Amino acid sequence: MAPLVSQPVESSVETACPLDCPDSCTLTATVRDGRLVTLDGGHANPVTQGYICAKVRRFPERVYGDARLVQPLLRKGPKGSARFEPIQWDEALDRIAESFDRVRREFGGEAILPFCYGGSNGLLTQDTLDATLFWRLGASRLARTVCAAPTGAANLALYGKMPSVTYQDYVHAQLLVLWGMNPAVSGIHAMPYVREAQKRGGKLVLVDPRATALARQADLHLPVRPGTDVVVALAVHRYLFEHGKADEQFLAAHTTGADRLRARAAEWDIARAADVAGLDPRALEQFARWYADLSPALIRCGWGLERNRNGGNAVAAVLALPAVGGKFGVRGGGYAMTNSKSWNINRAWVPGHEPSTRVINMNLLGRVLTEPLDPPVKALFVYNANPAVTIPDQQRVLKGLEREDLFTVVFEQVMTDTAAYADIVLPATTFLENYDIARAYGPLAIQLGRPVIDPAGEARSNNDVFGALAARMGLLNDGEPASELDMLLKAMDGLPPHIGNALREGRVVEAPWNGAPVQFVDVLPWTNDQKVHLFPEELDREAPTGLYTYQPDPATAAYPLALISPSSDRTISSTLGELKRPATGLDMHPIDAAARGLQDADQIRVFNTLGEVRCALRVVPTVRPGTVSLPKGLWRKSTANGYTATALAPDTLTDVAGGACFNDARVEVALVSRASA
Ligand SMILES: Nc1nc2c(c(=O)[nH]1)N[C@H]1C(S)=C(S)[C@@H](COP(=O)(O)OP(=O)(O)OC[C@H]3O[C@@H](n4cnc5c(=O)[nH]c(N)nc54)[C@H](O)[C@@H]3O)O[C@H]1N2
Ligand SMILES: Nc1nc2c(c(=O)[nH]1)N[C@H]1C(S)=C(S)[C@@H](COP(=O)(O)OP(=O)(O)OC[C@H]3O[C@@H](n4cnc5c(=O)[nH]c(N)nc54)[C@H](O)[C@@H]3O)O[C@H]1N2
Ligand SMILES: [Mo]
Repeated sequence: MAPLVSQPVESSVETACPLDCPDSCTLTATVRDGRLVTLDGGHANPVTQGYICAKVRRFPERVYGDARLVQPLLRKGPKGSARFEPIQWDEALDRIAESFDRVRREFGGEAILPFCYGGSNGLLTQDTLDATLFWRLGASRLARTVCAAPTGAANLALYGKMPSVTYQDYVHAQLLVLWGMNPAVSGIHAMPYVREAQKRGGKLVLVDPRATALARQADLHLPVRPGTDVVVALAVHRYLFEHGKADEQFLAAHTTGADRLRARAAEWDIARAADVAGLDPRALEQFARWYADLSPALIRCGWGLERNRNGGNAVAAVLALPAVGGKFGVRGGGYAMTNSKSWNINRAWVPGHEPSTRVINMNLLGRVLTEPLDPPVKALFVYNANPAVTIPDQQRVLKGLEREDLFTVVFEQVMTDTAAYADIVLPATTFLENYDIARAYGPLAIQLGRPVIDPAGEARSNNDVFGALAARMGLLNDGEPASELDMLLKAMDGLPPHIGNALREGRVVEAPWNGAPVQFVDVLPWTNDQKVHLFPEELDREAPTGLYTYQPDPATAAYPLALISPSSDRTISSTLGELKRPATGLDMHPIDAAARGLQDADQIRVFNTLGEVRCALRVVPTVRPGTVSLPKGLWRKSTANGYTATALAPDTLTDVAGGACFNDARVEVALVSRASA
């Protein structure tokens, strides 16, 4: 006879983290009686090594938290008030289909704007049935430029985005340069390899306006003024050329454009570059000498240097260094960036064709929603993104979202600051409740993510919802995938066989090379002639003052401080921002605080012509004087006045590729109140 009282059933299930982070960890979920209890690291992806970051470990708090969306909602209050009432899925989908039809009839398909970025970053939750739906609606297309646009454009132009040196090979570097990159926070599984490189005698150099914990442990820290990396890199180029350290043989055999790069670099001697970048010239010269003399030398280029008016030029100049210095061809030498394109995955398995409808730069969302446009945007469908807090010029974005004549759908896991502005909110599954194909972009690994628990309430996966909407609107043909499971099978069939098979068998897919690729041994540039294009004409034409040039600091007497907003260990962009966190604030150097009569823990306002953020001040020696820092991804509730760093970020665009200039925010800071002693 069966026991009268059943024992709780506990199991461990392996899955993968698809969130927008280079590591893409293997996860072990412990599930008891159908409920997720803990989440920890697994071993299938070798770099995860059984541990994960503290923030994703807290993911069960999101799954079961108060902010979690569990049913479709219809707006009842003014936009932004977050007053809703529950409705049925059928009604929600009908309303969306009707509104899309109406907008299309009156204004054309381009009046519909899908707005999506890296929420769940897997291969399945994005650019699948969502693409089919919006392509066939003839909707506006979105240029996904909020992140990685300049780095991507530079990498494409110089190297055709050839595969990067992966984490495991960092250990071989005798010189490891982390440029605008803070892996201790933004990709923690790189850290053991960074440490091992140091242990083996490799020198570590950090280029970062902040003295991060890692920078303080480096052999050399270059605390550059934000936005000046291009001149630092050009000074190193000049040093290499002038001291006979440029690898002329490599340049002749494997590159084009070296002479033109050399000519532009000639303007930047160490002293001048150090002056502009706010560096000690001796430190810069030390760096140039190490880069000239040490090998294997590896530059890990992050995203911190791209988020300003000189971002594309900076990344191009940095990526050109290993070619000029002759650093390729050895394990642990060359450059490391995102490996997201290294698998060369095409998406022929996604039904439909991309139309040639207009392209809207996501960084201009505020303007697009508030300024005359033909046709205007009348329907906005937000998913995998939280633009109310992540897109530049927050006030303008919010003003746009407030428009009564804008039909807004937000498809979300939790009640975000953006969802608060929706006409209809749709509840989304998390990666613990749906399938995904997680692709690491630091190491080279692809793994299947699978549901470990049932969806919370009525939450549905992206593909189930976009499939249902497309079917409802008569946009799917017989036999085409219409759900997540259909799409998963189609993807596994459509991916290269070694990937599809491994996913079916639950294995992690290794790199398509024999181990990690050595640049210029296992892989050559993926450019048309397999050469490094050191002076790509397209970048020179696009950049307002030309390639390898410097546009001056936008600071003014009224707004002299550079505000940066780097990633924090609490959120991934704004994901998980609903969870409780220790009070945060604006970091400022003691010299800047003293100059303004400010003290630690003061309530301050940080402001410019675009807006104002009120929060606490933290006087710390770890940001360079003249620079202040607020975490990226804060939710509106995390500051005293409901605005975040994006309220101070201009919606100007980077020199190439239309990227976001978050770190071109120039601000002033003043006292609001002081806690009595
Ligand atoms: N914990 C955590 N991990 C994340 C994320 C997160 O939000 N939280 N976000 C994920 C995403 S979307 C991304 S794109 C990556 C980003 O990963 P990283 O590239 O590491 O990103 P950031 O934090 O933007 O910037 C890195 C460093 O650049 C510095 N910096 C700022 N301005 C400049 C500059 O002008 N020049 C130079 N040289 N340095 C500068 C900052 O002080 C910061 O320490 O991380 C991913 N991983
Ligand atoms: N101030 C400042 N702001 C920045 C930056 C900066 O440097 N400074 N950098 C930025 C960077 S690097 C990036 S990448 C952008 C990112 O900006 P966003 O793309 O807006 O990313 P997130 O803030 O992570 O928001 C993703 C949302 O998608 C939801 N989501 C996750 N999975 C799913 C799913 O499967 N289905 C659906 N429907 N929804 C899902 C999550 O709950 C989350 O709310 O932010 C940028 N914002
Ligand atoms: Mo990003």
